[in-house]
Amino acid sequence: MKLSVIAPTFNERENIRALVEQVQDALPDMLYEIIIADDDSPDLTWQMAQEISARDPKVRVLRRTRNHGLGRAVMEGFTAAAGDIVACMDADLQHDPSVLPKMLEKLARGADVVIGSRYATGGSTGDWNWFRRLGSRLATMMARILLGVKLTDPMSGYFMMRRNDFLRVHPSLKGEGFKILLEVLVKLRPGAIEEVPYRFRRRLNGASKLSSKVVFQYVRQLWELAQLRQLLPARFIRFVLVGCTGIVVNLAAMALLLKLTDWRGWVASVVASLIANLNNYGLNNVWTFSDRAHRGFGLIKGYVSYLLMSTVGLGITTASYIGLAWTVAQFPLGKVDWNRLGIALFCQFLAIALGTFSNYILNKGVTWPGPARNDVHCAENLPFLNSGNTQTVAKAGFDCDPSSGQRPLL
Ligand SMILES: Nc1nc2c(ncn2[C@@H]2O[C@H](COP(=O)(O)OP(=O)(O)O)[C@@H](O)[C@H]2O)c(=O)[nH]1
Ligand SMILES: [Mg+2]
Repeated sequence: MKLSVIAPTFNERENIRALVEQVQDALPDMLYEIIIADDDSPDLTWQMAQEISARDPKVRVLRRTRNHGLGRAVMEGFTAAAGDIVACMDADLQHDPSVLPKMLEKLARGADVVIGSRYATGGSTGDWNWFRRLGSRLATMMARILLGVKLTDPMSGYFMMRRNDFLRVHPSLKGEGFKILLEVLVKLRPGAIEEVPYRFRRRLNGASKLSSKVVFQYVRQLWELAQLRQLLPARFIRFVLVGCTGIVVNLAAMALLLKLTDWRGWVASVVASLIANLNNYGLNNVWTFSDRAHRGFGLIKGYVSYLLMSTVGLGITTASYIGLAWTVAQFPLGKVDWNRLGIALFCQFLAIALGTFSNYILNKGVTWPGPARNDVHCAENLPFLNSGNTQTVAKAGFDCDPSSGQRPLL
């Protein structure tokens, strides 16, 4: 069994010698290699790595001149690896190599993915300032909620897995941003994940490459992965967001019409609603249902359908309101005068929610029917792992929405 440790680097010239030494110390009796996946660093990290490699055959260098990025560097490293086990580790010595044997042991005992965790009992983020700690906590929380990840440190850049598993999931990976692990977890759906605590160390040389761009990439990645898991009905959220723009358009149109014409209020209101409706149809066509968008003459047919379905949705909202208000009125509270407005608004709010959802379902089924053509990354199409270490399942992993029709992730 051979281990390949992949260290992505960008301007880490001063760190890689120590990295190689520390990995060597951590794995004295192991068959291993270290792959420095460098993005053609201006500080010539790759050159330094080549010098080390010339003396130490265990060190290999990938000088990447294209397709830059941390995630993609890791993917290239995993692909080029000669080991049957691959590990990803930062080159700046913040990931403690001394836990590598423990990670290997867990993998040997049946785990599919082993993650170095700063937040598991016994781990720590070291001397991070409060701002970085807060940011990391927030990002972790977002991943846990949006992706249903039960791990303590799903944001970790320190992890290990079998290369074959990586190769299976590789075609579906994008590798954008820093968080390749998250993507691997969501797309591979490993049967058993284990965490090994470690203390995140202080960066001694060089500078962090964490930037606002990386944060933005992370949020986008979360959004995309959440859609894959189908926990977040992303299409529905888009539909609701479009509806919100409709409110703005409606109000603006109403204001303009009242200012520019001498139309009566209700006429302006109807026209403003139709303009908003057209706005919503257009946006839903190009965004919410972009994979099923109407084109050419189909646009007109689609709009008629949208108008009709929206009218049905309006009917459902009104009927829901009447039903809810009647039900509430049966209780003594409904008869209390001072609370009437609050109750009416509450009922209307629920009615709007029901109406919007019906509107969505109707339009999805009638105006934009058919399977999504773009769901190529759909998890169902991906290979699964399911080695089934049930103890681990309880400890770490994902929640699964049974209604999503997907297999439990762990
Ligand atoms: N190949 C490659 N490595 C990168 C890139 N950005 C960061 N890294 C490496 O990824 C590891 C983690 O990056 P770092 O800047 O320390 O992130 P931080 O620990 O979150 O502050 C380090 O080894 C970096 O050199 C990149 O664009 N390409
Ligand atoms: Mg770092």
